Amino acid sequence: MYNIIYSKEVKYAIDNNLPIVALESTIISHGMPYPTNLEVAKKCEETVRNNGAIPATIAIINGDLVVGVDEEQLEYLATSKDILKVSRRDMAYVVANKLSGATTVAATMIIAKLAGIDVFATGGIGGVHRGVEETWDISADLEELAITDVCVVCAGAKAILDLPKTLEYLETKGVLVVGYNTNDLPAFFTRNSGIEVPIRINTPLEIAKVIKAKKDLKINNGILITNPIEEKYSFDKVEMDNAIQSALVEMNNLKITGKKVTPYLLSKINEITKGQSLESNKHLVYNNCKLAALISKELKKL
Ligand code: PSU
Ligand code: MN
Repeated sequence: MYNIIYSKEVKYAIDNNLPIVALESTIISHGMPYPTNLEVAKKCEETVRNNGAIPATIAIINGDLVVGVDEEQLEYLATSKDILKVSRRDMAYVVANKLSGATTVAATMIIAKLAGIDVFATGGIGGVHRGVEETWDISADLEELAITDVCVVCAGAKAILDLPKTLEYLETKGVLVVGYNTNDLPAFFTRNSGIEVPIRINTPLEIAKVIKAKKDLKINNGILITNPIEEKYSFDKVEMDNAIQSALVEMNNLKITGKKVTPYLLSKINEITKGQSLESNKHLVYNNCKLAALISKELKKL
């Protein structure tokens, strides 16, 4: 059997029915460089607290499902060079062998669900990659949204992905994609993608009502809230498209595939934009933590 280990704070929140926001750890171990990753992980937790909810950063440590990592574990996730990137596929192996790993959106959703946490904040989800016809690269995050009942708050899907195909995939799987205060699907580093979002909702309360209705209807898949990056941190679309294009060319030359694709592209884009993309990445995650906290608070009141 597996163990779930809760932090004191999360245990208290569960016992007292307080709002909780799950946070993932792949973004810490594989999505950002040290020491920015540690700073961001801490500030994400702080942002959730400042907005009235309890943060639960999720990871697998020595085979235990940790819901609310402690200071030492966070440091380990941020600094260890060989930490595993754990998605649904890898979970059973990592637990059975008492290994440690950073959880992706998919694996974090699974653990959040086991822990009874309904709302989860991240930066961006994985999706259908450009060139999917050749590579068949479709993130397990999409399949997880299809089957696991957790609300994921993100800044849309990065333009390193094929956004129209990502939306089509989610539509097929019956996953509601909501634009928070926007008609246009946010594209992570940029506010707009030029693609219409299926549903627009303008307040955390209205989002909470939809989550509640979905539960009542026993529609047991996830829901994706896309929250546009704030204007002041948003990239120029052309500049970002160029950076992505160069990063993709380089990646193909290096023949990088599989789970290394997303971390490689993120760090390459950061290099090309001279650190600007990392700066944007930080702020869009905080923005999502805030919205997730507000949604989880409204959900508790319903
Ligand atoms: N997007 C980011 N930063 C990240 C990720 C996505 O901007 O760190 C991570 C998330 O954990 C996501 C994972 O679940 O990458 C997707 O990886 P893949 O495409 O290999 O499924
Ligand atoms: Mn992939």
